[in-house]
Amino acid sequence: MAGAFFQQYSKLSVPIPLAGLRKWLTSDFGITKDVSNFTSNWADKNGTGDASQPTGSAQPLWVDNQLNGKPILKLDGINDNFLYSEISNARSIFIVAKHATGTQDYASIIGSTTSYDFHGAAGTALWGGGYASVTGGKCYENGYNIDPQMILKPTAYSIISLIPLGNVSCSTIGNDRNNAARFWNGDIAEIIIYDSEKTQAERQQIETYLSLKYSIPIAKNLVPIMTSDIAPIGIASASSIAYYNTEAYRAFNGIANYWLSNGNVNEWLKYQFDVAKIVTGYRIVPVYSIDIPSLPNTFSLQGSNDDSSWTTLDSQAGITWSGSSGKNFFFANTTAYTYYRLFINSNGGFVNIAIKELELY
Ligand SMILES: [Ca+2]
Ligand SMILES: [Ca+2]
Repeated sequence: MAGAFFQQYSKLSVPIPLAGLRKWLTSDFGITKDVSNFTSNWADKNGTGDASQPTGSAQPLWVDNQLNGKPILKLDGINDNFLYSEISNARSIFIVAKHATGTQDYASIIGSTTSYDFHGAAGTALWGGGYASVTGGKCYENGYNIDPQMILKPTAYSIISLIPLGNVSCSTIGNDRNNAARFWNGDIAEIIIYDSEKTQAERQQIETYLSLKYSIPIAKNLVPIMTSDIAPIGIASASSIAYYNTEAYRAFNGIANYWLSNGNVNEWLKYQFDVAKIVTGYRIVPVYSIDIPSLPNTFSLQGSNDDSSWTTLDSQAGITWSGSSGKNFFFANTTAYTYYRLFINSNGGFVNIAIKELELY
């Protein structure tokens, strides 16, 4: 009976979603090392396949008390790596890591003995030279949405969340198809891999677990994934909409459709929280599939508590866009507002303004 109790208690205390969990490697659990702390086996906390390295010279070094009192595994950038049974349908990947210098051509935090999916990038970029399955997906660094082709090799310990475009294959840590000079030079504290796409709420739950454990601050998009202008919570609205299927909430729904205004000057896109929140940043994701001149180039983020008197928190002018890359903007603010709106003075000249996503941090 005691065993049953502890099993149940253990499940209740798990801080991350278990559905679709394929690998959970954490540097404070299941380390098999020699007297010099070179690690031959990293046990999978999920029990679905350890990561190991039988060759002594290629074993990463376990170093205690490096990150909020937690240990890390240090990979030497020469030949250190771990191998595990291939996961061919990885869909959500969470990594706590840093790079020793921030610059190393094609280095891979995780990779595969055969697949190109995690092909690294030259120089400071992490996946910029990679393949569409990764670079076309979603990526978050310490909670901030950042395009996978824009993220850099982090030189501070960072929580990197990757949701590829589709299934990707991985079977290594710190190694890309055994290419010499592509072994990761840096530290890894934790790796969590799912074979299912995590929702925004699930992703934020996992990031929160990692943030608390390693004391790495994270940001959160404060707007939930909206399924209509009034669901699940809060209210999305806009100065105008061009068509029935370009409503305001489509800029808050996490997918590729968009809000399209009916005009191109002095238009706004608004989100009303259920309770006032302090916002200190926002992200605009443009629409690449329609004319670039539809994108805003002069705009402000404004807050209000009565939906009538607005305080300008940030102003931008002459912003240009390339491809589908979003942009993040930050500002100082200590006041909680219930209403936030993106007020767009002008766009690139097209008759409508299009915004795929607006996130508030
Ligand atoms: Ca080595
Ligand atoms: Ca959208």
